[in-house]
Amino acid sequence: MKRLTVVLLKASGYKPAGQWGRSPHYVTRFRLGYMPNGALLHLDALTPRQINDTTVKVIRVDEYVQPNLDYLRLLTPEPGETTLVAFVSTQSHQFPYAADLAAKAMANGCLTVIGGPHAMTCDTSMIERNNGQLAIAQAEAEKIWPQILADASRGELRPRYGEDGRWMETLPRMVQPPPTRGELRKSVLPLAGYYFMRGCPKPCTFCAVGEIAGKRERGQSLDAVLETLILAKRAGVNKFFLTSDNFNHWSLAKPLMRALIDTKLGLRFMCQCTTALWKDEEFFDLAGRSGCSSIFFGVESVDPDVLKDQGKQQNNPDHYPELVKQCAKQRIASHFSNMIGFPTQTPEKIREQLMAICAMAPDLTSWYIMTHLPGTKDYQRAKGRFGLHPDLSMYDCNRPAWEHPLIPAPLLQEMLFDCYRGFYNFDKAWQRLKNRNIPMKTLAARMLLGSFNLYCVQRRIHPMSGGVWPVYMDCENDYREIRRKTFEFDLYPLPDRRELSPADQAMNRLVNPALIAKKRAADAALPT
Ligand code: B12
Repeated sequence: MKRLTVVLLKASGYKPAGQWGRSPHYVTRFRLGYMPNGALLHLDALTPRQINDTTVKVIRVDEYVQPNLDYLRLLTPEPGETTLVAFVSTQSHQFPYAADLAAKAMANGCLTVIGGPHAMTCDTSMIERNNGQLAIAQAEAEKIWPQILADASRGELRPRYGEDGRWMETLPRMVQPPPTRGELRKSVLPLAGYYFMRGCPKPCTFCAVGEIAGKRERGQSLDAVLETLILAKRAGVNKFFLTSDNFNHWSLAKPLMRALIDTKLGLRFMCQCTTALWKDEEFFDLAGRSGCSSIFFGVESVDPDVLKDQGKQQNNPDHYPELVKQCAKQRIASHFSNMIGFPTQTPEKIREQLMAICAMAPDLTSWYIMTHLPGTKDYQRAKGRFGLHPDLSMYDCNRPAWEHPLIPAPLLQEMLFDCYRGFYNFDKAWQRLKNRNIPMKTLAARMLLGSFNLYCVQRRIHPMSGGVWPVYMDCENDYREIRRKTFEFDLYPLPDRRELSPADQAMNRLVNPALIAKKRAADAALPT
């Protein structure tokens, strides 16, 4: 019997160590991360434990929460075994580091494959090698992972998988394994991530989701979702982050919440919804009764002109307060996600945005710097025009990665942290929460989360990419030599966007514009 070890690895990425002003870009690691990574469980669920005459062992590694470098031993195959290191869910800012680590693993004799948003949406030819050891996953895992595993079990990979198209028309049934208690304990928010549905028809120009998941909604069946949740509950998991975007637009969202109420599973969950939810009282009621603890809304801006410029005119800031009200009624925490540094914004406009959001008093907020995310059309247009930062590791929405016409980069950076300080300062947080009709335990948890946000920005770490107690061990300089030797450059060149294949374009067209227009008209006709 042959043996294949599959190391599913979520690579963290390079960041300057802010607090102590250390200049090298360290590999990001924390003793306690922000929340566990759901994509590792997703890929695990898709990995069979036997392929023909090969037994498969799966190891999940989230680099964010590795307190030492012991796990790097996994990047060397055991004698007589094949090791496939699969870089899971690699975002653009994580790509340089993931490729460096892949180079290291290859030098040790491993097979490697890099998948995730970056590989799916950007040109990766600068690192592609026809050496049988490095593969780029250009499509969603459901489509190409079986072939990659079969090739790995024979000891040789193709340079690319999924060139003919990113997406499958329908996804195979998948039941996700629960995270272990050990994995959950390593995070501030011990939530099991679960991505059961994908696709977004919205035209927002700054967002990469349409490029990654396509416009058409595709997802798991209700019984597969329930099976996953029940399995997790039996394993002692009580809280989920339903990571799929636009949960409220999923045709099975209400049936799922009704099933959760009927089965009395007693799970708590966090989800992401669009701001169109403001008028759907039934949804809030079901969410409140089925265990929803928090809803994340991409409000982005309070300025209708900015929203229009960014193709997000479906957001109407006049409706934001209603979202807070409806959530509060159900004792659900409302989370408003904001972006700052849009091209027409001045520092004054950003301060106004902070004040307006504080006045609406959602329970939680997050703040990002508007970034031309590689792989989006917005990025492709900006390339060569807006002084894009040459270092791909900067494209994490935490740091200015382009020359803003009106705000110098150091000021924009400071304003990002000021937004967190302004929103979460103790007095404001207390004023917001003291009148909410919530149990003491919930109130304390929300205050603590506020303190976590303040702790991170105090250390100049973005809370969403953050954690507690950073660990500084290796840095970019340690990988330069292997990078030069393997890929023959010093800095990863900024990539071009990868165009959609004809098959993917055809699938996007399956989203019926007439139906969307009809729904929009019906929504608009509702009384405000
Ligand atoms: C949930 C989420 C988070 C959570 C993650 C927590 C969790 N529990 O998992 C939190 C809130 C922490 C987060 C933070 C950030 N996020 Co985020 N996040 C998402 C979201 C909504 C879903 C990601 C997810 O769980 N996907 C599930 C996995 C299974 O899907 P996937 O990665 O798309 O992978 C598919 C394919 O790429 C492929 N694939 C992936 N890996 C592999 C590997 C192999 C071998 C193969 C064959 C295939 C394959 O198959 C998968 C489908 O089956 C996406 C939006 C989206 N819909 O993609 C944004 C998104 C990924 N985030 C984004 C960003 C920018 C960030 C932040 C940098 C923001 C910030 N400033 O803090 C941080 C980064 C921190 C970090 N730790 O990575 C961007 C990335 C853009 C880009 N081009 O890189 C996205 C796309 C959002 C956007 N609007 O554009 N995020």
